[in-house]
Amino acid sequence: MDRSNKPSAIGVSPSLPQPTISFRENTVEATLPTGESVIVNLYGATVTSWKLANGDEQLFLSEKAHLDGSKPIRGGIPVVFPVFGPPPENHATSLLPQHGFARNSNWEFLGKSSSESLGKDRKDCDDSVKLDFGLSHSMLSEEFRKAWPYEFGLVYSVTLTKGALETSLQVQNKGSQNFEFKTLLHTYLNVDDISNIRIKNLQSKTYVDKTQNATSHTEASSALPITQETDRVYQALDPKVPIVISTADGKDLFSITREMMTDVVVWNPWAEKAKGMADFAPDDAYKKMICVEAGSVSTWQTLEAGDSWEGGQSIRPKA
Ligand code: TA6
Repeated sequence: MDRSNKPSAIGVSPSLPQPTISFRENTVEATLPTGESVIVNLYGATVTSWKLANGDEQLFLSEKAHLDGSKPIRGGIPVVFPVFGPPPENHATSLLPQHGFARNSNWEFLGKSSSESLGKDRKDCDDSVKLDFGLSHSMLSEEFRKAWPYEFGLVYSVTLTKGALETSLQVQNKGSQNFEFKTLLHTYLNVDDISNIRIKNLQSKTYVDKTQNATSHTEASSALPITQETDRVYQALDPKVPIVISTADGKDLFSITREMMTDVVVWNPWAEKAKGMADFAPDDAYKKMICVEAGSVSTWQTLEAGDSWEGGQSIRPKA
């Protein structure tokens, strides 16, 4: 090849401040030059920390969360796949645990990529980093392989930017049989006081209330307060319309948009259920967390042999 005419590779200038990536035991940590950071535990590819440049932690993590791979992590963003909730009887997922195997399997770190920072819109530093994690059938425990014998591949991407945290899941059917799945990003958000938050853009939406025998209801509130155990699956939401968590006096705390994930679960265990969970601590921590969970859980997604599906969320913290 005549290399004299080969264009010089467009790379990231080494002089620009770059995101740093560090590995500690079973975790990957990324920090932007501006200070934002994220920690991902390879067990479940569970995001366990997301801090803003000022060090404020955005995610709730139980003080008794198991971080050693012995149990699904209580807090952060557990990945739910291929089933949401207790698996149904007489179904391909029947033998799997609640919320499936993704959150209690060891994933592998596939690598990182950072934003292009050169060219006419040169920025002062690399302002984003994407971490990719993988899980495939051969990596599962024998128990899970037997329980759900489909050739699949998952790639979970965690993208940290100055203004948001984005997590997305690509599901690949690498086998010769169709399979069906449900998936959800079980996000535990930190709040100062559960009694002072309101959840917006749910009004008039249909939801299944799991605290009322999974009966169907229509949301009447334009600013939903959380005053008791809450476990609702809101269905068929426009993923581009943000779910906004704000304070009672209207200050936005979080805004969550989605891709392909048209259901949103709102969960708070409240006092009694919190006390009943051995890995939920301290007992009154329900006052400082709310789960707002983007997912595709109301119906089964059927993935044909060779096909793939991708969905995800983008969480913007308070300005
Ligand atoms: O997403 C809400 C939910 O399905 C609740 O019903 C509750 O079970 C919660 O998940 C926690 O489930 P886990 O299996 O993590 O204890």
